[in-house]
Amino acid sequence: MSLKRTILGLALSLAPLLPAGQPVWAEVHEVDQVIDLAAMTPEEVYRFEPNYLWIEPGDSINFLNSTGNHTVTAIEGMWPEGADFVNIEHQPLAEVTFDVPGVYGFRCKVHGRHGMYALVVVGSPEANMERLELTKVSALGKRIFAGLIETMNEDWAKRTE
Ligand SMILES: [Cu+2]
Repeated sequence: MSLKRTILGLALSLAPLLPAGQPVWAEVHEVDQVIDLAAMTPEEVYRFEPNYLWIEPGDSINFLNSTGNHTVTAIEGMWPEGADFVNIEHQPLAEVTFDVPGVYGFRCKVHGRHGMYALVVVGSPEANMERLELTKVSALGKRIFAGLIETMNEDWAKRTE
C-alpha cells in the first residue's frame, strides 16, 4: 500500500470518532455548577465555575453539575437572536454547542437569588452587547453581571487592539 493510501485510510478510519457536524478544531469547554460551603463570600457558595468564558463558534460547553441540583437557563434579553434557548434542569452532564456569535447570559433557577449567574461570549460580543437587557435579573444579578460585562469589555478591547 502506498503512503498516500495509508494516510487516506487512516483519515477515513478516524473520521467516525469526530463529533458529527462539528469542525475538527472545535473545542469542548467545561462549566461546572457547584455548591461550595467553604466559599469566602455568600454569593460564591452557589456558582458556575467558571462564571465567565469566551469561546469560539462551533465550540461546546459541557455543563457538569457536579454538586447539588441546578439548572442552566438562558436569560431572556441576554441571548443572541437566532440562538436556541438553553434550558437544562437537574441533569448530571449536558453538552451544548454554540454556533451563533454573541453574548449569552445564564442563571440557575434554583440559586439565581444567591447570585448563581454566568456570562459566555461566543466569537464576538458585537451581535447583542449594546442590547443586553437586565430587566429579568435581580439586583444581585445586575451587580454580578456588571462585573462580568466589565471583564468582557476588557477582553474585547484586548482582542480588537
Ligand atoms: Cu444552582
